[in-house]
Amino acid sequence: DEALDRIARLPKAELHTHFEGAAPPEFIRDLAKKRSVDLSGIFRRDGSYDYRDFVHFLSVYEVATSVLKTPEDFGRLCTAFLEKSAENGVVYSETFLSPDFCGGGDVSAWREYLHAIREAAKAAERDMGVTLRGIVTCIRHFGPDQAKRTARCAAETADDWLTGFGMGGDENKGKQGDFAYAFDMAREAGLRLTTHAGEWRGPSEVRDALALGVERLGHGVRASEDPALVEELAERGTTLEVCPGSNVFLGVYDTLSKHPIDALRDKGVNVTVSTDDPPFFHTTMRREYVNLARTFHWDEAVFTDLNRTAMAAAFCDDATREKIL
Ligand code: ES4
Ligand code: ZN
Repeated sequence: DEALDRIARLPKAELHTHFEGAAPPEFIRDLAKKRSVDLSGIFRRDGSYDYRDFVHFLSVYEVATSVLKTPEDFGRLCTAFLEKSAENGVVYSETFLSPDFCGGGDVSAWREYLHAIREAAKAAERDMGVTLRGIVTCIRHFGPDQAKRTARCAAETADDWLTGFGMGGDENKGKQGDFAYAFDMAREAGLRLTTHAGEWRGPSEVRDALALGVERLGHGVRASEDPALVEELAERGTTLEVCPGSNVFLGVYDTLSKHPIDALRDKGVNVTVSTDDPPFFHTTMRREYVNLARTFHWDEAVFTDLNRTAMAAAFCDDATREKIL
């Protein structure tokens, strides 16, 4: 199908990936072997990551990430990640970086990891035409005190590349408001804000996230259960970082046809499309586009619009924005 092929080959902007979650299983396996760490428990016989549900996914994620040790490891991961992104036509990408996994929240260690990641990103931009920006993320189930340390790392390294602060992790642990101090510190350092909300919990969680003062939401899809909230999101111009393949793989929705992305878009909410943790959820940006086109009969103009929405909400400066799409 020629129309579908054109959609698959479009240049794409992606706002929501977790850096370590973009590590191909081969990459983690090779590193584990080199370091003599036995990671056989987190892989299936076919070589893919093995986990039962979201909470188990988070623990497998942390085990996989534990073999990433040095700044050089993170630099090599950046290259591997952006190679896959470029293969999928991604021209602009924002990724969640975790100081928790890069020096445990120590600012000077974090600087070294960040430097290695940025050098690899610079080379990838030159060689593969994909532009990366970083969003520091705190991890909700590590608690508010650790989040403060993470926000301090973010505040100390905020610039035209490290442009955002966010929160991931287990949405069923604690409350958004518990992290207000960390988000305030990041905002005062000039960082743009996003948080995961409305994936595992419903509309009240999304309202709590808006009260933190974020301009984007990771997922946010379960806002669709409350029409007044959907209207508020459309009015505020809040952008949703929607990850349809992730939601279906993890069982938030049974099938893509039951996913609210099309309905949210119809109601005027700014929706964008991302992969979240591509190898963990067996997805790529190309697959996301093809699946959405097939399921919702979206034509090329819809995807062009999606990409414009993503670049309008991107946490980069205007000069970068205008160069991309
Ligand atoms: C996440 Cl902390 C974290 N890492 C990877 N993927 C995630 N999804 C939600 N939180
Ligand atoms: Zn996510």
